[in-house]
Amino acid sequence: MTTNTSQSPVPLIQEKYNGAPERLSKEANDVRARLSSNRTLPTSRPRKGAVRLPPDVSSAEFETAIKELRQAIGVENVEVNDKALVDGWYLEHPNTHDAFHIAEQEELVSSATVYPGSTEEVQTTVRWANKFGIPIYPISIGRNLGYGGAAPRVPGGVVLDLGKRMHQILNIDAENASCVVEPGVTYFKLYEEIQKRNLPLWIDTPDLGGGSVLGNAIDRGVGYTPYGDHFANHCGMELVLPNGELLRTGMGAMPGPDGTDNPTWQSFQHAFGPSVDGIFSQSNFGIVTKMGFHLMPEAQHQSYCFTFLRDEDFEHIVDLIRPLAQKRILGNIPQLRHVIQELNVTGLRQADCHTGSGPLTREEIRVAAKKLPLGECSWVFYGTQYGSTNSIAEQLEIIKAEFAKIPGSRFFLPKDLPKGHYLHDRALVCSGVPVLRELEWLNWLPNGAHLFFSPIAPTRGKDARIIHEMIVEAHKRYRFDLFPTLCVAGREIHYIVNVIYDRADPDMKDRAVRMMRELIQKCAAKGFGEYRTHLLFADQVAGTYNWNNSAFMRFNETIKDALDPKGILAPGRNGIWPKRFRGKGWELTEKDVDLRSIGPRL
Ligand code: EUG
Repeated sequence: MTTNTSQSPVPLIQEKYNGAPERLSKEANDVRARLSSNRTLPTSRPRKGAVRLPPDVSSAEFETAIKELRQAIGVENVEVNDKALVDGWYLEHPNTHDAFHIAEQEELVSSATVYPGSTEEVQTTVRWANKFGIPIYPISIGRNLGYGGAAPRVPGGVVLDLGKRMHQILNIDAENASCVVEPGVTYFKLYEEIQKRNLPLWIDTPDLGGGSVLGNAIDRGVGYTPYGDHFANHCGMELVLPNGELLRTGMGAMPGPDGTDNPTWQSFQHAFGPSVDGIFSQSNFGIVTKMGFHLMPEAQHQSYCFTFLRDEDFEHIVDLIRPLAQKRILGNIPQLRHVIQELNVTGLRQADCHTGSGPLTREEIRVAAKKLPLGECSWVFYGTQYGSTNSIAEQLEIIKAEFAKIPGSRFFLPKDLPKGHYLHDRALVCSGVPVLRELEWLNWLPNGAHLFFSPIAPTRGKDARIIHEMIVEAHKRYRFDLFPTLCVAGREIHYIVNVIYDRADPDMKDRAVRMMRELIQKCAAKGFGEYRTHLLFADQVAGTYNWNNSAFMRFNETIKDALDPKGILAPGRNGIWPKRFRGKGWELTEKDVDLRSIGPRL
C-alpha cells in the first residue's frame, strides 16, 4: 500500500518559492514515490488534543492575541495550528512540528504559524509577542531536518515562517561576486537565478539543495566548495532584535550616501568595533531578515574518489588527510564515508541487504558492496580539486602519492564509474550545483527519519579513532546501522553520524534517544563536543561546554536577558533559556531519556 502525501506533482520552483528546480522534477517525483512506498504510517491522524497553547497563556488570551495579530498583518497571514499534522516529506514538509519526530508527533508543535511579509511585519510580530508574552520561533525554510525541522523548542510556541513571503534575492553583485538574500531563498532558487542571469559565479550548497541559504548559514552549516564554511562566507546581516529594533552588522552599520545601503556592506565582514555577527548564529538573540554572502567565481574542477580496503585503515587515512588539508592541497571540504553509504545512497533498503532484523553485519555490508561499482572496500574518500588543468593534475599526483601509502587503495574518476553512481552527484555538489540525491538515505527503513550526531573530531588519527570507536560500539549496543560521513574542514573534521530510524517504532526511537544522550556524554568526557544538534539535545550539548563554572552559558544568558527581557524569542534554542524559563524544569539533561512528552519537568 502506498500512501502518497499528495498525488499531484512535486511543486516546482516556478510555482512555489521552496519547490524543486525543473531539472530535478523527475528525480523529485521518483524519490517521493519510493519514500511513499516505504511508508506504513498513515499520511495523518486526527489530533488527540486541541491547539497546544503557549505556556502560561489561557485559551481566551490566546484568542485575543491571535485576533490582534490578524488585524495587524492580515487574517490570511496568521494560521492557528488546529489541523491534522502531516509529516509530508522533504520537499513538502510541515511548518507546524518536527517531521522527523523523536518525541510524540504532537509534542513538539506550534500553536500557530505567522507569515510576515516584510521586516516591518517581523517587527510588528516581535512587539506583539512581547505584549502577550508568547514565545515566537523563527524559521527560514524549515528544512533543518535531523536537527528539529521547523518545530519550536517550547511546545505551543508561535512559528514565524519567514520564507513564505520573504524570499527575494535582493541583490546579486556580479562584480563584487556577492549576493544579499531574504530567509526564504533556497540553494535551488539562488542557483537557478544565477544560471538565468548567466553569471560566472558559484553558490555553495550542502548535500541537499532545498534549505535556506540564510538559515543554514546562521546555523553554521557546511557545504563542499572552497566556500564551504557558510557562516565564514557571509558578509553583513540585517536583523530584528527581540525588542523590535532593527540592526545592521558589519559595514552595514554605516549608512550609504542618500539613504542607500552601504556600498561596502558585502565587501568586508568585520567593519569597526566588536564583531557581533557571531552572536546571532546558533542563538536566539535576533531574527535575521537579510544576509549577504560571497559567491565564488566559477573554476575548473575535478571530482574523484579513493577507496580503502580495511575498516582499520581509518586512523591512517585521517593522518594522511591532515597535511593535505593544512597545506590547502585539499581545496574544499572533502568527505570520508563508510562503504555502507554506497548502499543507501543507491536507494537500497536495509531489507534488501539481509533477511534478519537489526543492523547489517559487517559481512552483509561486504557482500552488498561487492555488487556495486566501487566494489569491496571499507572507506570512500570523495574529493574535488580546483584550478587550471595543469594545476589539478599536479594536485592529484600529490594526493595519489599520499593515499597510495595505504595498501589496496584505489582511485576513480567520474568517467570510470557508471552513470548513476554517486560520484557524479558529488561532482555537482562540489561545483555548487544543488541536488536531491541524499534523500535516498531515508529509504533505508520504513517511515525513515533521521537524527544527526555531529561531534568535532581533530584531524589526527589517534584522536579521531577514539571518537569513531565510541560511536561504533554504541551503534552495536543500541542496534543501529552506522552511517558516518566525515566532512574534513582542515584541522578538524565534522564527524556526522546519520541515525536513521523508523518513526513507527517507539522502541527504536527510544534507543536513538538513549544512544544520543550517551554519545554526547561519553564524547564530552574525552573533550569532544558537537558543532550542532537537534533541539531536544541542545540543553545537554550546551551543558558540556561548561568550562570555568559554565562561564560561556552565563555569558550567553547575560546577553539573552539584556536583549530579550520577556524571553519571547526562541526560548531554549541551542540551550539558551531566558530568565522567565530558566531553572523551571524546561531544560532536558542527560538523564532525560524519555522524550515522548515535552514540557517543564519538576
Ligand atoms: C551532513 C553534514 C553536516 C550536517 C548534517 C549532515 C551531511 C550528510 C557538516 O555538517 O550537520 C551527508
